[in-house]
Amino acid sequence: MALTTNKHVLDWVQRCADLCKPDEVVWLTGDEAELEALRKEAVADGTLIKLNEEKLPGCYYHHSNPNDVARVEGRTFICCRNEADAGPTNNWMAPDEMKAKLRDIYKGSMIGRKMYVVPYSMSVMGSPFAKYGFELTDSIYVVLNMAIMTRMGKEVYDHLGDSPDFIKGLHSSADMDPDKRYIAHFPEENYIMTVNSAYGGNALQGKKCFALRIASNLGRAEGWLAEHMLILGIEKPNGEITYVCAAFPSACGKTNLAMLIPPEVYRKKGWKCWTVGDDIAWLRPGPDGRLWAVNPENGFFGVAPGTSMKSNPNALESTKKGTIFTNVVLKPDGTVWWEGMDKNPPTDAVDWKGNPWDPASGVKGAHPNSRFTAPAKNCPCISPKFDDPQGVPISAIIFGGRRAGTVPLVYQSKSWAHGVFVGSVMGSEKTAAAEGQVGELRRDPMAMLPFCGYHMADYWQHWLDMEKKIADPPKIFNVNWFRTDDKSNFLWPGFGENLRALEWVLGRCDGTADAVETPIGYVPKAEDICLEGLEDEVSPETLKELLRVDPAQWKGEVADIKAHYAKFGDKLPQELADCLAALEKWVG
Ligand code: OXD
Ligand code: MN
Repeated sequence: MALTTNKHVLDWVQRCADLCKPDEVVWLTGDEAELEALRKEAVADGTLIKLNEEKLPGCYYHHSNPNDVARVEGRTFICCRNEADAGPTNNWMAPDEMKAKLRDIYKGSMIGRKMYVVPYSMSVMGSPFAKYGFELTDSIYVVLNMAIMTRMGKEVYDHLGDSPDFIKGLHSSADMDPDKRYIAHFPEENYIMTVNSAYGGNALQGKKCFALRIASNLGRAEGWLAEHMLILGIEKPNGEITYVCAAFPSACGKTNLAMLIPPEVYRKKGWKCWTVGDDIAWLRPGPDGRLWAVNPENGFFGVAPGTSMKSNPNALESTKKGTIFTNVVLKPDGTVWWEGMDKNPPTDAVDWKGNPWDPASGVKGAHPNSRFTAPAKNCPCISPKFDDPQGVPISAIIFGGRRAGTVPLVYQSKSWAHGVFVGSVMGSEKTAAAEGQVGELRRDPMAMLPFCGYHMADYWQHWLDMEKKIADPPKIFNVNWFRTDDKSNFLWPGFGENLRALEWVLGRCDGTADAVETPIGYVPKAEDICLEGLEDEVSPETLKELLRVDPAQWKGEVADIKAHYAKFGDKLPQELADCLAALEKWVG
C-alpha cells in the first residue's frame, strides 16, 4: 500500500511500474521487522548467505555477478541539455536519447519481480542539510545495502509532505548485461537511472550518484559544496576538537586517515581522533561565518583487502555486526577473509566467485575491489557529532595524492583561491592496483574527476565564488604521504604518524605553528614537525628531504599542469591561470 498521498511521488512510481511491469510494488517503511523479512527472503533465494551469528551477528555474504565488481566510468553519463555543461571530464548524452535507450532496457525488466520503493534521506532527517530521495529497485541486495548506507525510512514522507522536491531514482538489475549497463544522471530533473549493475558505486544511488553527481549540481545552485571528502575530528590533550575535511584519489589511504589512531606518544598525551565521515562531505556556510560539514551517509562502503588489525582496526571492528560482505573469501565456519587481513589464509574456503579456493594456487581469493557495507555506528571512534543535524565546523580542507617526488609532506596554500588552485591540480601516481602504467600521473581535481556532475571549470569557479559566502573560511592544505628516496623507499611511515603533519595543520589554523613562505605555499620548517618517538624511523635529514621544494621538479610539474588546464580552454577561471603563471615565473 502506498505510504504517501504525495501526488508527485505516486504519479512517478506509477509511471515506472507501468514501464518495468513488476508483479508487485512494495512500499518499504525501513522498519526492522520488514528488513529482517527481506534478509530471510534473500537467503532463501540465494542472494545472501547468512554468516556465523555468534562471530558475526547480523552479517551476510553476497557473491556479485562476476561481471559487476566496480564502478563503470565509461558507462556513467551526465545527461544535461547542453553538452558543453557536462564539460570535458564527463560522458554526455542528450536526455531524450538516453531516456529512449533506457526505456527499451527497463521495459518489462521487472516482470516476475517486485519493485521496492526505498524512501531515504541523505544526512539526518530534518537537518538543514537533508535531501530526500527514492530509489525504485528490483534488487533486495540494493535495498538492504541502502538500509545501511542511508537513513532509510517512512519518516521521509512526513518531512517531504506534498513537495516535489525529492531525487528520483530508478534501478533495475535487468539481466546484468554489461553492454547495456548505464549509470545515468539527469541533473536538470534531479533524476538518476541505473541499470544492469548492482555494484555499490553504481546502484546504491544515495552514494556517488546522488550525494556527489546530483548534489554537486544542487550545491552550485544553492550555494554549498558536495565533496568527495572524509571528515575527521582531532581532539587535543586540552579536550578541544578541531574538524578537518580531506580529499584523496583512490589508493591514498583515505579510509585509514578517516579512522586514524594517534601514535603512542600522542595517545599518552591525550590526543584522540573521531570519525565523522569516510567518503563524502556536504559543506555549507553557517550563520557564524564558518563552513559546516555533514557526512550525508550512514555507513561505510569500504574496500576489504588490506583492511587489518594493523592497518585499520577501527574499520575492521566496524564490520563485526550488521554488515554485508561482497566478493570476499567465505570461510567454512561462516566468517570471512581477504588478502591483507592476516597472514593465515583459510583452507576449505570459497573464493569470491563461489569456487573452492586453494590459497597456494597464487590466485587471489577475494576480489581486489571486494567490499563491506557496515553501519557507521559500529565504528569504535565514530564522532559523537556524527548524528548532529548541524554538522561540524571545518577548520582545514586537505587535498592530497600519491607522489614519489616534487610535492612536500605538507604545505598550506597562500589563500582560498590559491587553495582552489592546489585542489584543481591534485593528482596521484598509479599503483599496480590501478589500470595503466605504474607511476603515471593522473590529475584528479579535488578527487572529483568521476563525480563532478557538471563542467569541472564551472565547479572550480563555484569553489572560488564560495569564498564570498564564508567570512571565516577553512585554510587549505596539501599533503603527500608517499614521497620516496632514490631507491623507491617511502620516506614517511604514514598511517597514525600522519597526525604529526595534521598537528602542524591545526597549529597553522590557530596561529601557533611556524612556516616558511615558498612559491608553492607555506611549508613547515623541519623543527615544526614533531618527531618525538619516531626518531629511529625518520631522521631530521629525511624530514628535510620530505619538506624540500625543488624548482627543477616543479618545472616539470608546471608543464604538466599546463597540459591539464589546456583541456578546459577559456572556461578556466582567471584566478587559477594566475596561480599557474606565478609558479611558471618562479621555475623560469
Ligand atoms: C569509492 C570510490 O568507492 O571512490 O568510495 O570509488
Ligand atoms: Mn569514494
